[in-house]
Amino acid sequence: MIRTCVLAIAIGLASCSNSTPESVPEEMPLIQGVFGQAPPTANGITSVVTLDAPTLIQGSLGQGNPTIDQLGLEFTPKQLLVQLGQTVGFTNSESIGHNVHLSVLESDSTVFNTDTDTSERVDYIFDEAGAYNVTCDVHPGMQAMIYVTDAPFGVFAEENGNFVIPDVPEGTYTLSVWSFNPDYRTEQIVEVNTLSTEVDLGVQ
Ligand SMILES: [Cu+2]
Repeated sequence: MIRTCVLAIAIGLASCSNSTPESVPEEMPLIQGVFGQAPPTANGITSVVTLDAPTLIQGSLGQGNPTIDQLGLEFTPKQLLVQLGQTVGFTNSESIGHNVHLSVLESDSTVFNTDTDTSERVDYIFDEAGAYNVTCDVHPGMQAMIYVTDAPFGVFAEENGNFVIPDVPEGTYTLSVWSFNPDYRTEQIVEVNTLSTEVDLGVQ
């Protein structure tokens, strides 16, 4: 009785290994969108990649009324991409008095500086493109960055510079890279005609 069982298992294994297909090389996962490598984060400031179209199209940017909240002694989100003309709300969701100090990142010139008490909301319309620094004068560790662009598509790169801009319709675009270091800012024409378009920015 025991012998029959062992035999049955052995046959089972044999037929199983016979039907195992030959190993196929693992395919690279397809990246959906426009992707590449931008300059890595410099001075704690992430690079930004934007895609502008020659005609007015609705992209992923410019939708809704984004907010930056103050909670747990942090700004949330810490990075926000905004389209030119968009309104950003600044809120404070905790019972600690904060302040929002918005300044132009490169010149350090103050745009506004206002207290944000609990449940208060400050709205600001961004009518100039560029990078902005958001700090709280009460709590020096609190910091966020806002990048304002005319373009319909854009993303913050990862710390190492990798970026993916998803869901870009076919067409010709101007791809711009903004880095904290002006030497690394570039612009190039990109043809998007497949689901996956790699852009070589010459970054090692
Ligand atoms: Cu604060």
